[in-house]
Amino acid sequence: MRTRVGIIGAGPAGLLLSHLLHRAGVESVVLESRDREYVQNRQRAGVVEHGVAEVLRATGLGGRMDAEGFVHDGIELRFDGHGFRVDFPALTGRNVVIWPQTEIVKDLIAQRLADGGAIEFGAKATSIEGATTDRPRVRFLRGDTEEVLDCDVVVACDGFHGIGRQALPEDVIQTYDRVYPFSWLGILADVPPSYEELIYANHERGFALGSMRSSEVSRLYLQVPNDDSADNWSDEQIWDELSARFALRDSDWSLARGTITDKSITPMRSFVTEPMRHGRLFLAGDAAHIVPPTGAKGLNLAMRDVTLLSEALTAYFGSGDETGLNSYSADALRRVWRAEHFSYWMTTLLHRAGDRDPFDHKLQLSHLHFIAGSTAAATQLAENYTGLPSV
Ligand code: RFL
Ligand code: PHB
Repeated sequence: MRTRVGIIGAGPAGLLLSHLLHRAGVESVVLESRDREYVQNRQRAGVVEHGVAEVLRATGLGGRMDAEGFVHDGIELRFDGHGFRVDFPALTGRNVVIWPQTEIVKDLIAQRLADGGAIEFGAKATSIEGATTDRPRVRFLRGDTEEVLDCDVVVACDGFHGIGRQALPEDVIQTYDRVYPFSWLGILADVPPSYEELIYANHERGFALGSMRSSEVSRLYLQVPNDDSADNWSDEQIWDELSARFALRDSDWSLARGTITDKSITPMRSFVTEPMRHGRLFLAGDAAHIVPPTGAKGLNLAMRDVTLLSEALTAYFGSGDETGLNSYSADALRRVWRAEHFSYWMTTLLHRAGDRDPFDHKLQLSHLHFIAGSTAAATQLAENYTGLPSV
């Protein structure tokens, strides 16, 4: 098989890249190790930044998002038994859309297939060869049979556990890593959310987050120790713990409970690879960087990487102009590091550290009160959360 851009991975990064390239007249093939059903139903992120929602709308993918997603003009920070709302449009003129990653992926796959795009499901990339030549190739397995995809450019959008990053030589690559001493227990529940906007709670017992997937389905998270397992938690214990962490003083608000349909644990990690390019091999999305989910940035970073890269590839295949390809890594990394800092900051502001040092908790509460009392402090949170347009 031969194509211009060989894309490894049919997550949001690989699929959006293939869609954007198609719209610019550049041919690509996507290799995906899993089947379509699995890829479309993997439960992950839920918040789409203002600028990423605009990209989806501008490229014909905003229809279902605008009809079925929820525009959110703020989030609530809950601490010390009180709630404080961060008003995004008042502070930044922007908002976010609650629209699950599963739905974005479904729409992207349907659109690529309707446009005659090549997504090879059940095709597991095993090696990338010739990254520094002008004919890189990807070897992949379909069942037990090895096949080869010859390309002009390879883009690894194969997530944190993919093979793309490993194809960068050790003397070229530098990685930066932070592992946190806690994880998230996430649930999906058949119950209408008892809040209109997301709630991020800092509580003595640990962090909790109230999110949603639709008007009928709630998505909630609890901070738990790293060695915890979803099996350790009965449904009743989960609801009791969420209720305790979201409790408000002087209010009769309460958390509605429903049937829990999914429980899973997500570890928390920050990770960056530099550079995001080696010759004709480019990295995008989780293949290059990971953030803890507290700032809701993972999906957005992945989609912004490929928006930038698609422009660079379009210029290159259109006129041979390599300027964008040459600046891709540095330009993407500037935005990545901003999101890394924001995600780390939101995480440390809201979680209880492993040693439960009361001094740290007092500092967190002081900072949360500062955000509630200072427009400047609230604005910096809102700017980062809705997505800085200029970074
Ligand atoms: P993805 O979505 O991981 O997609 C990579 C794709 O590559 C395929 N693949 C291969 N295909 C062929 N050959 C190989 N050798 C391959 N190796 C891997 C995989 O099957 C997969 O389909 O990466 P992408 O596109 O960069 O998108 C990134 C986002 O998915 C990710 O940043 C977010 O979902 C992160 N994330 C969350 N972000 C948030 O903002 N909020 C969240 O609540 C949130 N929850 C999560 C998450 C990530 C999770 N992971 C990765 C474990 C929850 C989880 C469980
Ligand atoms: C989610 O809905 O899964 C979600 C929302 C906000 C976050 C993380 C996850 O910060």
